Amino acid sequence: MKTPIDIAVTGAAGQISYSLLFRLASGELFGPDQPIVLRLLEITPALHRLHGVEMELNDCAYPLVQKIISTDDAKTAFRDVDYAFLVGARPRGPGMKRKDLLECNAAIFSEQGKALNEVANRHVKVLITGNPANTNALITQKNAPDLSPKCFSAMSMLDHNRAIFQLAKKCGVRSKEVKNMIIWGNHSETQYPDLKHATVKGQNALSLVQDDWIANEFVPIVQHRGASVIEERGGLSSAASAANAAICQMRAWVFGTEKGNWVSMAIASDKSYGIDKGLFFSFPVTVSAEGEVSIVKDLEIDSFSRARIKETEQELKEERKAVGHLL
Ligand code: NAX
Repeated sequence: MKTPIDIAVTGAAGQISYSLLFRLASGELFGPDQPIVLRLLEITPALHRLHGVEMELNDCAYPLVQKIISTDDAKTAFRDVDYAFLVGARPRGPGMKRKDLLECNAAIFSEQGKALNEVANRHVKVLITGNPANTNALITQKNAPDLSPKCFSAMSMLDHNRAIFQLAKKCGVRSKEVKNMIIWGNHSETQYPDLKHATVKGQNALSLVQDDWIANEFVPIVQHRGASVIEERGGLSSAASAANAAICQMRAWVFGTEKGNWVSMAIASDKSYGIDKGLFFSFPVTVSAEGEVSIVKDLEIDSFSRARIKETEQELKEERKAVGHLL
């Protein structure tokens, strides 16, 4: 039997975690021979709900789950963790401005960054899902100066999967036939889903779809997909698909990307494509079998794409400015 790994999940009583935790516990991500310890973090008023989730996890009698630790203390949750899914965040309340949301989530993620810095495994992989995910990732990373910036990424995989599905549907193929999709930028409505380098069954996607479909349907559908799901689900936001994306992104990060394909991941910019250094920006990346992430370089960017990439970069710069005091 392998040595157990410690996995932290924050916002563990929330709706995304309700899907994520059971998939982690079943061994779907780390394999059927990898025991795990689950370290679940919630705010104090949600500990009751978290206890209910823990009861259900126990009632599954998962063979791989060695221990479940439920807590409202970040340092207890993050102690020696190998992997952390930062899902918990304050939702946008009625009348709340984007700036207010940024502020209160910034406070949560700066505290969690400090706790990770103090007690997590030095090689921890921290995946930030809670919104605004990219700027929360920046805050977490800046508050964990003893950890490498490479320990952090924000989730773009849901957008990436949404874009793959739209192109596959349009071309009448299965999703697995679509490769090399890109999401650039922020996980917000300024994100730029880019199919200009994608292939469908090995053929360049651009030869299969019209420019006006890209500009007037594909891009806006992917950008606004989160809002469309909320509308159709009567106010509930994407949950199972977000949990699935968290698993996909962590899987790619830990075990590597498949040959001839890349994924989109928001990581600290190294100035690739002229993006301001340090911003957590979604790029096309490949990952080696050892978990080393590399931005795909030197892709040709036309003026249509360049304008959209600049727009989403600008939004991220403004978000960074709004939380400057916490960086
Ligand atoms: P829920 O409101 O169902 O759950 C969030 C949970 O986080 C709650 O149980 C709450 O008590 C907990 N929480 C709040 N503050 C906390 C703190 N300081 N420490 C620990 N736990 C805390 O939201 P859910 O639908 O699960 O979504 C979670 C986050 O994911 C939201 O910020 C949401 O906007 C974001 N999303 C991000 C996506 C992405 O692609 N990056 C897509 C899906 C989702 O919208």
